[in-house]
Amino acid sequence: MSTTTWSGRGVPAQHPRGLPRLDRTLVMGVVNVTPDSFSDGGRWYDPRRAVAHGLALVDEGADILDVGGESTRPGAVRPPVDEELRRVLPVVRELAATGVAVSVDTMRAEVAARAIEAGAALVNDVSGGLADPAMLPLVAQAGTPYVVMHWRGHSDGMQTRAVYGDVVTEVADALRLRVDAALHAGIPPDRLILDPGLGFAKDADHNWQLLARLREIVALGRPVLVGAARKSFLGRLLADPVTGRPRPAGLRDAATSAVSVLAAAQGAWCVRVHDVASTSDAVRVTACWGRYAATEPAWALTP
Ligand code: PMM
Repeated sequence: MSTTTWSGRGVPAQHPRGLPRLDRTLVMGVVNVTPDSFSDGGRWYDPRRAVAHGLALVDEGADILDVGGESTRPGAVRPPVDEELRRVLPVVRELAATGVAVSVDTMRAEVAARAIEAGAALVNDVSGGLADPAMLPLVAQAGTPYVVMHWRGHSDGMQTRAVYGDVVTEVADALRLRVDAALHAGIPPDRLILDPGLGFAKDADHNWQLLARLREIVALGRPVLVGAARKSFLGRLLADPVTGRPRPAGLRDAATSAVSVLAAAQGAWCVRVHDVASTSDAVRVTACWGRYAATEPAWALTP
């Protein structure tokens, strides 16, 4: 077997401290404890079903489970904090007790704090600390890894903010500023994870540009998480040729695994998905391919 490899090659460029470290891109399985998420709307709203679903995702190969109690679909109404706590805490507690790394997907410091007490090992904040001023100090004090996602405002008006010159440069610059804020708040640099925030104040063209130039986000020097799974830009790409209707969310998993391969090949640390089985295979194939590859494939080259 050749030992000559191309950079990226399906192995994360960076790893955050405090989470499993593997020689391939990690797989984060989504457990949405919500009545209204676009991708799996209400299927795991009951806490017992959510826990069973999380355990099934671990069996399929999930390295991390991301438990969320607030839908971020465009136009979604925020649940009160008590309701968010009621949704996520029992699920985080039970899943963390099994030993799996659990992430809490929340923009609220209070929810993050209580989820950490319940065993969460990672805070996934789609607002990158912008929605709640108490979030960065809380994470600094708790010492958990922290996902900083690119965000331009809550779901009710976010698509009106999808206006960019060069989306990749602007997202990279905005993430740099959020990293500075996180460091300033006292979060250690090796606990930070970046996410370009596909679909959050971005149209399909913005998402494709961010994916095709993911290397520029990886080049910021932090582990990168990519959340493309079942999102509407995939539905639009795969629209019915006769009716023009977007492919339904539940039929976007093959496209999602294709994105997982390409993101892994560009050095993504982790991919966040609903269908863990297909992406779990995909990231293993990508890492193995990279170990054998003597030259960088054309599709992995930096533009
Ligand atoms: N997308 C959603 C929710 N949480 N978190 C991160 N870090 N990145 C994402 O892209 C992301 C997220 C919305 O998707 P869902 O409704 O399928 O969970």
